Amino acid sequence: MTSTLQVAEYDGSQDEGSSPKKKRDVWRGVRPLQIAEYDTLKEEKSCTKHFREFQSGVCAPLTGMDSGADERGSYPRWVTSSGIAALILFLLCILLLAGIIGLSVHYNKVISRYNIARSQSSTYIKQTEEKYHFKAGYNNLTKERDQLKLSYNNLTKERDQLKASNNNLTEERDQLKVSYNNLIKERDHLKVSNTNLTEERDQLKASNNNLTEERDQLKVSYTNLTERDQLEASNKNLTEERDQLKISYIHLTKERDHLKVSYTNLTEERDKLKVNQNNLTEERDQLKVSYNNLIKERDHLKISYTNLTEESDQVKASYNNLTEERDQLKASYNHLTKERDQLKASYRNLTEERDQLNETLNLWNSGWKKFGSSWYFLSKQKNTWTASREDCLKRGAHLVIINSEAEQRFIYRLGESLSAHIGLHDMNTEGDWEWVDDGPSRKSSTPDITFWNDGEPNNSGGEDCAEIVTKAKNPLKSWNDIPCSKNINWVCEKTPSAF
Ligand SMILES: [Ca+2]
Ligand SMILES: [Ca+2]
Ligand SMILES: [Ca+2]
Repeated sequence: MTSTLQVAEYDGSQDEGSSPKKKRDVWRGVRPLQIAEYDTLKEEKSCTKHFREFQSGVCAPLTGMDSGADERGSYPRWVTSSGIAALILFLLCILLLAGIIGLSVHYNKVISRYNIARSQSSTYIKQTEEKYHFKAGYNNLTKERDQLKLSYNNLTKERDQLKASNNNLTEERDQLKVSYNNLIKERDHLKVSNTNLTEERDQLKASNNNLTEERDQLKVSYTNLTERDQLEASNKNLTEERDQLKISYIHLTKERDHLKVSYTNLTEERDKLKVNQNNLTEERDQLKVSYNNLIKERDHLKISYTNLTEESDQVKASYNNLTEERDQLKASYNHLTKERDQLKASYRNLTEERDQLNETLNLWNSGWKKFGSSWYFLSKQKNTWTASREDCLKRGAHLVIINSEAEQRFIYRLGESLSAHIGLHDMNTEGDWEWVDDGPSRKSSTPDITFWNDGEPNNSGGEDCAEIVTKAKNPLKSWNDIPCSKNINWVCEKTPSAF
């Protein structure tokens, strides 16, 4: 009862820091007035708004008030309202904190995606450098292979030339052998004819000696004859014989001279043959020497041919190895090219995603708000309709074009006491309202639906630009036409195609 009395005496207009004694004094001073007020209020049947009951001359607080009031007394109305306000403020703080945490989580995701994209791009750069390194090695190997091919072709040409000269020398050697054999045959034939002539000459010499002996015997027998006739006859006979002998002697002398000549000729021929034989011997020796040289050269050519064959095999093997390496390099090059293209594509996608995320983040940080597929910006400054339109264009957007009731309701809620330019005007033809041609279609369009306030547009004093206002308290009747020169806020809209 005491607390009820104290609460009833408190009128709420006192300082909370006052002492209880001072409060009681104050309450006692106003108590009669409070009772009088209560009586008056009871009579007007409105006491229940402030007091619960009147007992023993004091007012008790209402049961609908804060339950704590039963113990603490009846609190003034403004104290309860401030508590509720503090509670709402506290809840708003929690909401703001939750929003900040959500934003930071989102931002961390964006940063991690960006780091992944950066690490992938560095990997791509490393792989590109390795690819160039492989390419350089491949080019050097190709040059070495071409040089080896060139030297191989030169060696093959030299080998063919040596073979041709070897064949020519062999043919010359065979021709020389044939001519040498012919000369040997001619010499043997000449030797045989020389032997025959010598034998004939010796036979003629023997017959000449026999005739001389017979003549000497006849001369001795003639001397032995004494008779003249006989002697004369014998002398005639002898003379005849002598003449015959003379004739035969002349013949023999001629034959002898002839034989002498033939002997001299034969001697000359023999000497010539000897000379020829010496020459042939020398030629044979030379041929032997050249033959030995040819044998050596042939052996040398065989060795060089074997070496060339081995080198050719080695060159072929290295060529095959180079071909395999080239094919492997080609395959790895193709693989790297594919990987590079894939990395490029993923890098482009990531870059686009990053740009879009950055754009989204920037828009969000710059005060843009998203609705549907568009972003919207409510300016803090105020300006004319034309300057507002230019500002939106600078931001890569256009003055808002309202296409649906949902969009209208969203724009209506952008500001508490909104008064902002929208992209609607009738500058070209009075009363013929059209949306600005700054949107994606790049051409003016008549509104499909409108949200004019009652009595608007009225073109009062020449009004050619539209604003959205919250003054009318009806989101679907919030458009008004105003002079385009009026300085108010404005709303920009950024559509996806404007990104
Ligand atoms: Ca729109
Ligand atoms: Ca007008
Ligand atoms: Ca108007």
